[in-house]
Amino acid sequence: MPKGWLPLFPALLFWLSASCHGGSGSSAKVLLAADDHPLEYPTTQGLVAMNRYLTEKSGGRLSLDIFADSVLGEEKVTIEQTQLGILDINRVNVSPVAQISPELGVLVLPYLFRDQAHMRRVLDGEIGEELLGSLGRYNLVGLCFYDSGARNFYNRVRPILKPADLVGLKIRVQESAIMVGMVKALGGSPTPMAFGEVYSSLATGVIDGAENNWPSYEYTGHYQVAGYYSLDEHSRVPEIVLMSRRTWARLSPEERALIKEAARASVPAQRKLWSALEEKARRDVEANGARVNAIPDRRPFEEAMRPLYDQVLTDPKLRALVERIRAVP
Ligand code: GTR
Repeated sequence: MPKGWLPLFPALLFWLSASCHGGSGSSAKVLLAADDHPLEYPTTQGLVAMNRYLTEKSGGRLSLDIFADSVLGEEKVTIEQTQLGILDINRVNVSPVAQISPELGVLVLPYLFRDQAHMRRVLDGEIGEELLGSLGRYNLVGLCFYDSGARNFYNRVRPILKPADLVGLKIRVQESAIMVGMVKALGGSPTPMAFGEVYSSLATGVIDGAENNWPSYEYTGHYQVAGYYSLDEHSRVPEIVLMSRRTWARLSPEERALIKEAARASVPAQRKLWSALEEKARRDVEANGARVNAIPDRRPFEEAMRPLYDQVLTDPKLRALVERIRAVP
């Protein structure tokens, strides 16, 4: 099915007639929500948990209509739609959001977080709140962050043990300049591409590899066509739930508070599903023949990517943000 604007029209008609799209005149407000993963994936299930909370606490006056599986478009498109108020709620990865928000770009930097616990402490604390709040100037409201694990390189050609192993490989990256810079810094050839195009590009040899966490590697079937998965854990770019500032402006203070509360309440549910799936996905892809290799020494990766920090952190405020993140115990 083609993805992008076209399939949006039936949804738009439905949403206009059924819900008045959060308009002040309607008694029941149904907010249009998107995710690029299937309904059963932890991020989409996070939205499901959010909807359950909203529906229950509002007595059915406020709810989400969730469109999974990128039916409303790939992330780059849906982020624009959210800024415009065509989409109300959008769960995306932070990498493409970094294209519009330099502050969020900091979270994309390789080897920024020490581990998952560190990432959660940063995002659950005042830095996370500040970052969510910083999106207003881009016509977005940040509602909450979700887990996304560590991203690793995978490809069809050879195991990656050191940066030089990436030389000559065409690696798909998210549509994000920082991700492009990251692969370049390691010596690979970055190819930015929408998520939905990666499987066929791997299968036909248009690209040699990509990078992602365990669950995405499994759910997309990429392990079937790019069986070398190398545990370099170069980044932990979180997922984020965004809301359109235009929709937000049309809601009452009580409704806004309830949405914020529902988003927060969905985080533990998403994390629980995430942790369980991370382990299962690893077992499944290995059982299905993926060749996984550890990287005994990740320092050469970290060192090769250090110049990227200078390229991205041109503003002293961003530099200070990195220092604050690193200082979180
Ligand atoms: C996944 C993320 C998706 C998408 C994808 C990608 O980890 O959950 O939303 O950003 O990566 O690589 O495009």
